[in-house]
Amino acid sequence: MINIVLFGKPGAGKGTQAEFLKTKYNLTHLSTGDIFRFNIKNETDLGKLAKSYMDKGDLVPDEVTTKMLIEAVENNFDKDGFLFDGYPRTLSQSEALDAFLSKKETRLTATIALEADDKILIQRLLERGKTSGRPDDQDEEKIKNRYDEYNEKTAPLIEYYKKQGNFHAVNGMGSIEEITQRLTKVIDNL
Ligand code: B4P
Repeated sequence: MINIVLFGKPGAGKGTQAEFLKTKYNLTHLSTGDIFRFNIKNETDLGKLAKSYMDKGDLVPDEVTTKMLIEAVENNFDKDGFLFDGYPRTLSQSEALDAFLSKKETRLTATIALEADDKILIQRLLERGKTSGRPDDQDEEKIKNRYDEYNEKTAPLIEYYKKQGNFHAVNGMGSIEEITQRLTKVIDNL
Protein backbone atom coordinates (compact mmCIF):
# COMPACT_ATOMS: atom_id res chain seq x y z
CA MET A 1 0.00 0.00 0.00
CA ILE A 2 1.07 3.57 -0.56
CA ASN A 3 -0.52 6.11 1.79
CA ILE A 4 0.15 9.78 1.17
CA VAL A 5 -0.87 12.91 3.05
CA LEU A 6 -1.11 16.01 0.87
CA PHE A 7 -0.34 18.87 3.18
CA GLY A 8 -0.49 22.63 2.76
CA LYS A 9 -2.08 25.95 3.62
CA PRO A 10 -5.61 26.75 2.43
CA GLY A 11 -5.53 27.08 -1.34
CA ALA A 12 -2.14 25.38 -1.68
CA GLY A 13 -3.61 23.12 -4.36
CA LYS A 14 -4.16 19.91 -2.40
CA GLY A 15 -7.55 19.19 -3.96
CA THR A 16 -6.40 20.29 -7.41
CA GLN A 17 -3.38 17.97 -7.44
CA ALA A 18 -5.24 15.09 -5.78
CA GLU A 19 -7.54 14.84 -8.80
CA PHE A 20 -4.60 13.82 -10.97
CA LEU A 21 -2.61 11.78 -8.44
CA LYS A 22 -5.50 9.55 -7.39
CA THR A 23 -5.83 8.24 -10.95
CA LYS A 24 -2.13 7.92 -11.71
CA TYR A 25 -1.41 5.89 -8.56
CA ASN A 26 -4.83 4.19 -8.16
CA LEU A 27 -5.41 5.72 -4.72
CA THR A 28 -8.61 6.38 -2.80
CA HIS A 29 -8.80 10.16 -2.51
CA LEU A 30 -10.24 11.27 0.82
CA SER A 31 -10.77 15.01 1.15
CA THR A 32 -12.27 15.92 4.51
CA GLY A 33 -13.28 19.30 3.06
CA ASP A 34 -15.18 17.58 0.22
CA ILE A 35 -16.88 15.12 2.60
CA PHE A 36 -18.01 18.01 4.81
CA ARG A 37 -19.29 19.98 1.79
CA PHE A 38 -21.20 16.90 0.56
CA ASN A 39 -22.87 16.65 3.98
CA ILE A 40 -23.64 20.38 4.03
CA LYS A 41 -25.27 20.11 0.59
CA ASN A 42 -27.40 17.20 1.78
CA GLU A 43 -28.28 18.96 5.04
CA THR A 44 -27.23 16.04 7.24
CA ASP A 45 -26.61 16.53 10.99
CA LEU A 46 -22.87 16.27 10.33
CA GLY A 47 -23.22 18.89 7.58
CA LYS A 48 -25.10 21.30 9.86
CA LEU A 49 -22.46 20.93 12.53
CA ALA A 50 -19.53 21.30 10.11
CA LYS A 51 -21.10 24.33 8.44
CA SER A 52 -21.15 26.26 11.70
CA TYR A 53 -17.33 26.00 11.84
CA MET A 54 -16.40 26.06 8.16
CA ASP A 55 -18.36 29.19 7.30
CA LYS A 56 -16.23 31.11 9.81
CA GLY A 57 -13.00 29.55 8.59
CA ASP A 58 -12.56 27.54 11.82
CA LEU A 59 -11.47 23.92 11.90
CA VAL A 60 -14.21 21.39 12.63
CA PRO A 61 -13.60 19.66 16.03
CA ASP A 62 -11.16 16.74 15.98
CA GLU A 63 -13.55 14.09 17.35
CA VAL A 64 -16.06 14.75 14.56
CA THR A 65 -13.46 14.91 11.79
CA THR A 66 -11.49 11.85 12.87
CA LYS A 67 -14.58 9.68 13.28
CA MET A 68 -15.73 10.67 9.79
CA LEU A 69 -12.29 10.06 8.23
CA ILE A 70 -11.86 6.64 9.83
CA GLU A 71 -15.29 5.56 8.60
CA ALA A 72 -14.34 6.67 5.09
CA VAL A 73 -11.07 4.70 5.23
CA GLU A 74 -12.81 1.57 6.56
CA ASN A 75 -15.23 1.67 3.63
CA ASN A 76 -12.55 2.05 0.95
CA PHE A 77 -9.87 -0.60 1.28
CA ASP A 78 -10.12 -1.62 -2.39
CA LYS A 79 -7.34 0.40 -4.09
CA ASP A 80 -3.54 0.58 -3.90
CA GLY A 81 -3.61 3.04 -1.01
CA PHE A 82 -4.98 6.37 0.23
CA LEU A 83 -4.44 9.98 -0.67
CA PHE A 84 -5.36 12.04 2.37
CA ASP A 85 -6.22 15.60 1.33
CA GLY A 86 -6.74 18.09 4.14
CA TYR A 87 -6.40 15.50 6.90
CA PRO A 88 -4.67 15.58 9.35
CA ARG A 89 -4.80 19.24 10.29
CA THR A 90 -4.03 18.99 14.03
CA LEU A 91 -1.62 16.98 16.14
CA SER A 92 -4.47 14.98 17.60
CA GLN A 93 -5.62 14.07 14.06
CA SER A 94 -2.08 12.97 13.10
CA GLU A 95 -1.81 10.75 16.14
CA ALA A 96 -5.25 9.27 15.51
CA LEU A 97 -4.36 8.52 11.88
CA ASP A 98 -1.04 6.88 12.82
CA ALA A 99 -2.73 4.74 15.48
CA PHE A 100 -5.51 3.70 13.11
CA LEU A 101 -3.18 2.81 10.23
CA SER A 102 -0.96 0.85 12.59
CA LYS A 103 -4.00 -1.16 13.75
CA LYS A 104 -4.61 -1.92 10.08
CA GLU A 105 -0.98 -3.06 9.79
CA THR A 106 -0.05 -0.26 7.43
CA ARG A 107 1.42 3.25 7.80
CA LEU A 108 1.88 6.59 6.09
CA THR A 109 4.37 6.32 3.25
CA ALA A 110 4.90 10.08 2.94
CA THR A 111 3.61 13.50 3.84
CA ILE A 112 4.04 15.89 0.94
CA ALA A 113 3.68 19.60 1.58
CA LEU A 114 2.78 22.07 -1.15
CA GLU A 115 4.50 25.34 -0.30
CA ALA A 116 3.46 28.75 -1.61
CA ASP A 117 3.39 32.42 -0.58
CA ASP A 118 0.35 33.59 1.38
CA LYS A 119 -0.26 36.44 -1.07
CA ILE A 120 -0.61 34.05 -4.01
CA LEU A 121 -2.78 31.66 -2.01
CA ILE A 122 -5.17 34.36 -0.84
CA GLN A 123 -5.54 35.51 -4.46
CA ARG A 124 -6.39 31.93 -5.52
CA LEU A 125 -9.05 31.60 -2.81
CA LEU A 126 -10.66 34.96 -3.59
CA GLU A 127 -10.67 34.03 -7.27
CA ARG A 128 -12.35 30.70 -6.53
CA GLY A 129 -14.79 32.50 -4.20
CA LYS A 130 -16.23 34.36 -7.21
CA THR A 131 -17.66 31.11 -8.56
CA SER A 132 -17.50 28.44 -5.83
CA GLY A 133 -20.25 29.80 -3.60
CA ARG A 134 -18.02 28.85 -0.65
CA PRO A 135 -18.56 31.40 2.14
CA ASP A 136 -15.04 30.66 3.47
CA ASP A 137 -13.51 31.78 0.15
CA GLN A 138 -15.38 35.06 -0.22
CA ASP A 139 -14.31 37.19 2.68
CA GLU A 140 -10.73 38.24 3.47
CA GLU A 141 -11.42 38.15 7.23
CA LYS A 142 -12.54 34.51 7.03
CA ILE A 143 -9.57 33.64 4.85
CA LYS A 144 -7.29 35.33 7.38
CA ASN A 145 -8.88 33.21 10.11
CA ARG A 146 -8.17 30.05 8.08
CA TYR A 147 -4.49 31.06 7.95
CA ASP A 148 -4.47 31.76 11.70
CA GLU A 149 -5.95 28.30 12.29
CA TYR A 150 -3.31 26.80 9.99
CA ASN A 151 -0.41 28.60 11.72
CA GLU A 152 -1.61 27.69 15.21
CA LYS A 153 -2.91 24.13 14.74
CA THR A 154 -1.60 22.68 11.48
CA ALA A 155 1.93 24.07 11.01
CA PRO A 156 3.27 22.12 14.06
CA LEU A 157 2.63 18.90 12.12
CA ILE A 158 5.61 19.71 9.89
CA GLU A 159 7.97 18.96 12.80
CA TYR A 160 5.93 15.87 13.72
CA TYR A 161 6.35 14.39 10.24
CA LYS A 162 9.96 15.56 9.85
CA LYS A 163 10.76 13.57 13.00
CA GLN A 164 9.13 10.52 11.42
CA GLY A 165 11.48 10.97 8.45
CA ASN A 166 8.76 10.91 5.80
CA PHE A 167 8.23 14.63 5.11
CA HIS A 168 8.78 16.09 1.63
CA ALA A 169 8.36 19.75 0.66
CA VAL A 170 7.37 20.65 -2.89
CA ASN A 171 7.24 24.09 -4.47
CA GLY A 172 3.51 24.76 -4.93
CA MET A 173 3.94 27.84 -7.11
CA GLY A 174 3.78 27.66 -10.89
CA SER A 175 1.36 26.05 -13.30
CA ILE A 176 -0.82 23.14 -12.15
CA GLU A 177 1.07 20.85 -14.59
CA GLU A 178 4.50 21.92 -13.31
CA ILE A 179 3.46 21.17 -9.74
CA THR A 180 2.01 17.80 -10.75
CA GLN A 181 5.37 16.91 -12.29
CA ARG A 182 7.20 17.86 -9.07
CA LEU A 183 4.82 15.71 -7.00
CA THR A 184 5.11 12.77 -9.36
CA LYS A 185 8.90 12.90 -9.09
CA VAL A 186 8.68 12.68 -5.29
CA ILE A 187 6.13 9.84 -5.31
CA ASP A 188 8.02 7.82 -7.95
CA ASN A 189 11.09 7.94 -5.71
CA LEU A 190 9.35 6.80 -2.51
P1 B4P B 1 -10.42 22.15 2.27
O1 B4P B 1 -11.56 21.74 1.46
O2 B4P B 1 -9.39 21.11 2.60
O3 B4P B 1 -9.83 23.30 1.43
P2 B4P B 1 -8.67 24.26 1.08
O4 B4P B 1 -7.67 24.31 2.18
O5 B4P B 1 -9.36 25.49 0.70
O6 B4P B 1 -8.02 23.76 -0.24
P3 B4P B 1 -6.93 23.14 -1.17
O7 B4P B 1 -5.50 23.25 -0.71
O8 B4P B 1 -7.44 21.76 -1.45
O9 B4P B 1 -6.97 24.06 -2.43
P4 B4P B 1 -7.44 23.82 -3.90
O10 B4P B 1 -6.69 22.72 -4.58
O11 B4P B 1 -8.90 23.69 -3.85
O12 B4P B 1 -10.88 22.76 3.69
C1 B4P B 1 -11.98 23.64 3.83
C2 B4P B 1 -12.43 23.73 5.30
O13 B4P B 1 -12.96 22.44 5.74
C3 B4P B 1 -11.39 24.06 6.37
O14 B4P B 1 -11.15 25.45 6.47
C4 B4P B 1 -12.07 23.47 7.65
O15 B4P B 1 -13.05 24.31 8.16
C5 B4P B 1 -12.73 22.20 7.13
N1 B4P B 1 -11.84 21.03 7.29
C6 B4P B 1 -11.36 20.27 6.25
N2 B4P B 1 -10.55 19.30 6.72
C7 B4P B 1 -10.51 19.45 8.08
C8 B4P B 1 -9.83 18.76 9.13
N3 B4P B 1 -8.99 17.74 8.87
N4 B4P B 1 -10.02 19.17 10.42
C9 B4P B 1 -10.83 20.18 10.69
N5 B4P B 1 -11.50 20.89 9.76
C10 B4P B 1 -11.35 20.53 8.45
O16 B4P B 1 -7.00 25.14 -4.62
C11 B4P B 1 -7.56 26.40 -4.32
C12 B4P B 1 -7.75 27.23 -5.59
O17 B4P B 1 -6.51 27.49 -6.21
C13 B4P B 1 -8.61 26.54 -6.64
O18 B4P B 1 -9.51 27.47 -7.18
C14 B4P B 1 -7.62 26.07 -7.69
O19 B4P B 1 -8.16 26.05 -8.98
C15 B4P B 1 -6.53 27.12 -7.58
N6 B4P B 1 -5.20 26.57 -7.87
C16 B4P B 1 -4.68 25.42 -7.39
N7 B4P B 1 -3.42 25.24 -7.87
C17 B4P B 1 -3.15 26.34 -8.65
C18 B4P B 1 -1.99 26.78 -9.41
N8 B4P B 1 -0.88 26.04 -9.49
N9 B4P B 1 -2.05 27.96 -10.05
C19 B4P B 1 -3.18 28.71 -9.98
N10 B4P B 1 -4.29 28.38 -9.30
C20 B4P B 1 -4.28 27.19 -8.63
